[in-house]
Amino acid sequence: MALDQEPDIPFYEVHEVVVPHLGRVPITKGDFHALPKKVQKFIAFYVDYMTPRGIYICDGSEHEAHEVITKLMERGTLERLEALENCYICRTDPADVARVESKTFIVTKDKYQTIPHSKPGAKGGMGLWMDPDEMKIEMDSRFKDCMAGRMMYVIPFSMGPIGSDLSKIGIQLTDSNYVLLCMRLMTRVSPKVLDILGDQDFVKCVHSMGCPRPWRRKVINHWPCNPEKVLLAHFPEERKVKSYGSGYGGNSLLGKKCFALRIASNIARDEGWLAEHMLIMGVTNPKGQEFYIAAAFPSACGKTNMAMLNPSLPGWKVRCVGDDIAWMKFNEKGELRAINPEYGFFGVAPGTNWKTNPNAMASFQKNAIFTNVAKRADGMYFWEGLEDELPDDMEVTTWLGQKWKKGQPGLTSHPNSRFTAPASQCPIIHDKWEDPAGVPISAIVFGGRRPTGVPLVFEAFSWEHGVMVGAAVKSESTAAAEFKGKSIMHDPMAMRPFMGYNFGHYLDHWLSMNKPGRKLPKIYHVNWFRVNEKGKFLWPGYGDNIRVIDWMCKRLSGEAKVVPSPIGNLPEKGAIDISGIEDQVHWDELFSLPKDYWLEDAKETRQFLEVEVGDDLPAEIEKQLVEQEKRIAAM
Ligand code: GTP
Ligand code: SPV
Ligand code: MN
Repeated sequence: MALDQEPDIPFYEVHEVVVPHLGRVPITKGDFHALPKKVQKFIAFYVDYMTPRGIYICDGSEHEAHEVITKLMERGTLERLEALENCYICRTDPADVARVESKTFIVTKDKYQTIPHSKPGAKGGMGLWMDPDEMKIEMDSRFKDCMAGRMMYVIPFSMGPIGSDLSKIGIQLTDSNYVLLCMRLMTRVSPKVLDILGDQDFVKCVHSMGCPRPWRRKVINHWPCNPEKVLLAHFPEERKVKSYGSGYGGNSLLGKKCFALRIASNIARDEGWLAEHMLIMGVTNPKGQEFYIAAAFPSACGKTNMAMLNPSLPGWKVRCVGDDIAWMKFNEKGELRAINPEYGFFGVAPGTNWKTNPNAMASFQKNAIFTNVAKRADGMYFWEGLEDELPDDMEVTTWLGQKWKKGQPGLTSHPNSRFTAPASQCPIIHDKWEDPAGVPISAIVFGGRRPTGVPLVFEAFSWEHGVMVGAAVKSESTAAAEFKGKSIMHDPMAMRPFMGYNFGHYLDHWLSMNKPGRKLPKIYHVNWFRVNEKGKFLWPGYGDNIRVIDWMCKRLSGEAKVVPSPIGNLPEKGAIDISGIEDQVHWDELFSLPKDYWLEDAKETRQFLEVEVGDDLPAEIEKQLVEQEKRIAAM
C-alpha cells in the first residue's frame, strides 16, 4: 500500500460529481466524465476531502484566461498595467513573498531515502524529512474542507513539449485563480495532455491557499493565504505534491520546483537521467560554431540573466533554451541532451533593465503578470534598477501601496518580486527550445555569490572533480527564500532547497553518469560577484560574462590553454578577452587565490560534507576532497 494513496470513491452523474460525504458538486466548466478514469478518481477523492463549492476543469485557452483575469480585476487582486498590452500587476499579502524552505518536506517511510545519515551536530541542511503518519496528521488538519466555499480549478499540464519522450504530465488542483493564470504561462496547460495520458502516470499536485469560507483572518491585498500554516509535502513514491497556505512562486506553481526538481529528481534517478536547477543556453561564436551550456546557480544568482545574455563581444550570438530548470539525459550516441521542462519565465524583477537584460525586458512587454513590483502613474511597472527610465516627477505606487518619487528612500518593490512571461516572447528564444530531442550540452557551469576568495572562473580537472566542485557550491543567501540578511550558505549543485532524495545518493547518481562511450561535458565554476575591499564588484558581469563563455568555448574547441591551480584549471593570464574593459578589470585581483582563504574554505567544506552527508558521502568525493586539500596545503 502506498503511503498516501487515495482510496476508491464512487462517482457518477453528468454535470455534477457525486462524492460520498458531500453529495453533488457542480461542474462549473469542463466535462468531468470525458476525463480519463484515473483523473476522475483523483479529482473525486480531493473534492470529497477539500469540499470545494464547484469544479472548474481548465482548458488553458485565452478565453478562459480572460474570464479569470476579469474576475480578479473586479476583486482587486489584479490591476492592469495600462502602458502595456495584456499585462497585470499583483500584490500579495506581505507575509507571502517567497519560498518557505523551513516548511518544505519530503515524505518517505525510510528517512534515509530522503536525507543523508548525517553526523552529530548536523543542521539538517540537506532537506527536510517527515514520517508519513506524522505528515498525514499535519495534512488532515489543513486540507480537510480547506476549499469550502471556493472553486477548485483542475489544471492538466505538461512539463516539456507535449508528447516528447522527455516530458512528463501533471495535474494540479488549486483554489487560487492567480495560480491558474501563472500555471498557464509557466507550463503547457492543455486538454491535449489528457488525450495523450494513456497508461502514463501523472504527477498529482494539490494546492490550497488554506482559506475556506467563512474565513475569519483578515485578507490583505485581496490575497487570501495562510502564512502561519504553510506546509509543502512531497511524496516521491506516489509522485505527488501537496502544498498549503501560500500562493507564491515555487510554493504554488507546483510544476516548477516541486515537480520539475524534487519529484523529477526521483524519477530521473530511477530512469537514469538528471533533473537540475540549471539554465540552458546556446552560444554561437564568430566562426559560427554553436555550443550548448547548462549552468546551475542558486536562486537569484543570475541564471535568467546568463540564459538571455546580451553579448558585449562582437560576433557572438546567444540563444535561450531555458532559464531555471534542465532535464538532461544521455542519448544512444553518448550526448547529454537537455530540455527545458517549463513554458515561461518566473524571473527576479529588481535589477532587470534594458541595459542588464534587454531580452528579459522584451519578453514581458505583453501577456505578462508582475508580482510585488511597483507601478508608475503612467501605468508602467517599476522596480529598483529602472530609475534611469523614470521621469523625475513621476509618482510611483510601491508594492506596499505607498506613494514614492525618485530620490526618496526605501524600496519600491520586494527584492523577490517577479515577472511571469511566456518563454516564446523572448526575442532570443532558441528555435530548438521545444525540440523534443533536446539540445546537446558541452559544458556544465556551477556558481554562486562569493564576495571573497573565489576567482572569476576555473575548470574542473575531471568529471569526478567537477561533481565535487558542484557539491561544494556556496552562495550568499538571497530574498528568493525566507532568509534574512546575507550569510554564505552551502547550496550544493544549487539544489539544496530542491533536493528530492538523499544528497549522498544524488552525488552517486551524478558520478554514475561517467560511463564508457559518453561525451561528458566539461565542468566549470564561475563567480560574477567577487568584490573589492570597498564592496564594489570586481567584474562588470551581465553582457560581459560572454568573455568568460568565450574562453570556455575556446577550451571546448581546444584553442585555449590553462594553468593548473589547487582548485582547478585557471585561464592563462590574458586568455580572457577584456578588450574595452581593461580599466575596470584587474586580472590579478580577480584570479587571486588567497591561501588562508582556501585552507579555511577546504576545512569548512569538509566539515559540511562530513557532518551533513556523513556516511552517504561517496568515496570518490572523499578522495577528491583529500586531493584538493593536499594541493591547497602545498600552495
Ligand atoms: P531564480 O529565478 O531565483 O532561480 O534566480 P536566477 O538565478 O535566475 O537569478 P537572476 O538572473 O534573476 O538574477 C538575480 C539577481 O542577480 C538580479 O538582481 C540580477 O540583476 C543579478 N545579477 C545577475 N547576473 C549578474 C551579474 O553577472 N553580475 C551582477 N553583479 N549581478 C547579476
Ligand atoms: C527560485 O527560487 O529558484 C526560483 C523562484 O526560481 S521560485 O519559483 O519561487 O522557486
Ligand atoms: Mn530558480
